[in-house]
Amino acid sequence: MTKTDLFESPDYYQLDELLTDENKLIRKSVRDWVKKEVSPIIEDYAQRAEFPKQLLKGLAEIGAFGPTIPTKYGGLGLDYMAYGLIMQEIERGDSGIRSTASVQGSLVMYPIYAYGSEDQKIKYLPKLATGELMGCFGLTEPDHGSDPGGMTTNFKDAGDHYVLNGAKMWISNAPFADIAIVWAKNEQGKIQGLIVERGMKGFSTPETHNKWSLRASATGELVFDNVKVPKENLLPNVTGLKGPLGCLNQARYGIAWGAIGAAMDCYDTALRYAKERNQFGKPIAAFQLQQKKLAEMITEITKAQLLVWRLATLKNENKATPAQISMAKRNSVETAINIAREARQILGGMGITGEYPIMRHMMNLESVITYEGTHDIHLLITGMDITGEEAFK
Ligand code: TGC
Ligand code: FAD
Repeated sequence: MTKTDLFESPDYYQLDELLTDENKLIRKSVRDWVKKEVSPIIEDYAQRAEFPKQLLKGLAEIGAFGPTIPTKYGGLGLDYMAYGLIMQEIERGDSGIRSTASVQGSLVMYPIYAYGSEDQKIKYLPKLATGELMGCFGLTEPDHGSDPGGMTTNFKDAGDHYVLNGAKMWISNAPFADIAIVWAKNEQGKIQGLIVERGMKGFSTPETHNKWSLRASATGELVFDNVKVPKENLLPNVTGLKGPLGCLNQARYGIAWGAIGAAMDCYDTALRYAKERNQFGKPIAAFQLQQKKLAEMITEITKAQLLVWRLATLKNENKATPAQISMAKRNSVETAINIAREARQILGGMGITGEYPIMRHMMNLESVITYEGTHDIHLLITGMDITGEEAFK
């Protein structure tokens, strides 16, 4: 079934006045692309639990892969406001499609750009920017999710190459990725990043099935059985957990914006439905209980928009702290998931169908509230930041 996307963006506090013309132009081009290419097909792909691979070319063309990476390496050299707006518009379409863009830009291109050698940057970044190569990011393991520092995946020096063993799970894009950024412990027990390429003997990427969430995103495992990795594939410029966590700062920032996109779509859908649906002889929008839901939604969306706008300005000045990013990721996703649940109720029975995007957003957000650090972990990061006391361990 194809659908017409009627989305109108809520801007209750005239935040558009704070955006540059370039920011607005980029947002418009991504929004137009989402309306034309994503909205008409996404429900069917989500129902079939299939990733719409044909979108990769378009994602690259709208600049979704590494928008802040310098043009020298194939990126667009955009600022963080533009990056946030791109993520917002894509997730307005679907969190799974935003996931693919987040992983490619923040978790694959960023580590190569920030920690890679010049040869690695030249070899991989331009092809990743165009989608000719797709990547994934392997941090989480079956026994180490919130606690990635406990990972057991490891590599040993075997003379002219390394030998990699272990397994990663819950890896977005794994089933079709050409390369994987894999975080593993060296012989001294220190975490380092390796670029593992599809086709290396002993490397496999089994797909994870039966997800009720992010159904239009491909998730899988990464399995390493004595994989020979050339020495030039080690990311030379970072050692320790701060390597992968530094990438997560980028991706969590994108989610802080993206989740608001999902929230805006739920709000916009519910508002339109409430005005059109009549019960007891008048639109349900005229009942106080429905107005309360809608008024609270726009209030929470506006607060979240203000928070990420300010975060973007801090990020542009290189002043955003990881804890500030955690607060925004946590707040945006909680806002979005609550709005999805309320919006679903406004649509009554229709809310559970694929005729409307709300249930899909709601189910997607169950992953978004868990990945890139769970809701609880981000609260503990804020707690540690304000008290100076670590409550993780
Ligand atoms: P801790 O001892 O606190 O820190 C270890 C080292 O890392 C530094 N650090 C950071 N550096 C950069 N950015 C950050 N956000 C950082 N947080 C910490 C820290 O300063 C220290 O450096 P150094 O030089 O002293 O060694 O580490 P810990 O083991 O106590 O863990 C802390 C904790 C729990 C906050 C952290 O491990 C964590 O964030 N856990 C959550 C794990 C997570 O987010 N996993 C995400 C996997 S990837 C994913 O989900 C992709 S989904 C993609 C998609 O589809 O969109
Ligand atoms: P656990 O860490 O086992 O946590 C279980 C519960 O315990 C949570 O509620 C958590 O908040 C709580 N908890 C844990 N520790 C504490 C504590 N110290 N104090 C209080 N509560 C605590 N990972 C990647 O590396 N790459 C990817 O591309 C990727 N994509 C993903 C895609 C999807 C669809 C999903 C669902 C996950 C993905 N992940 C990915 C993994 C994701 O980052 C982890 O699921 C997440 O970090 C949580 O780890 P866990 O699932 O092992 O949960």
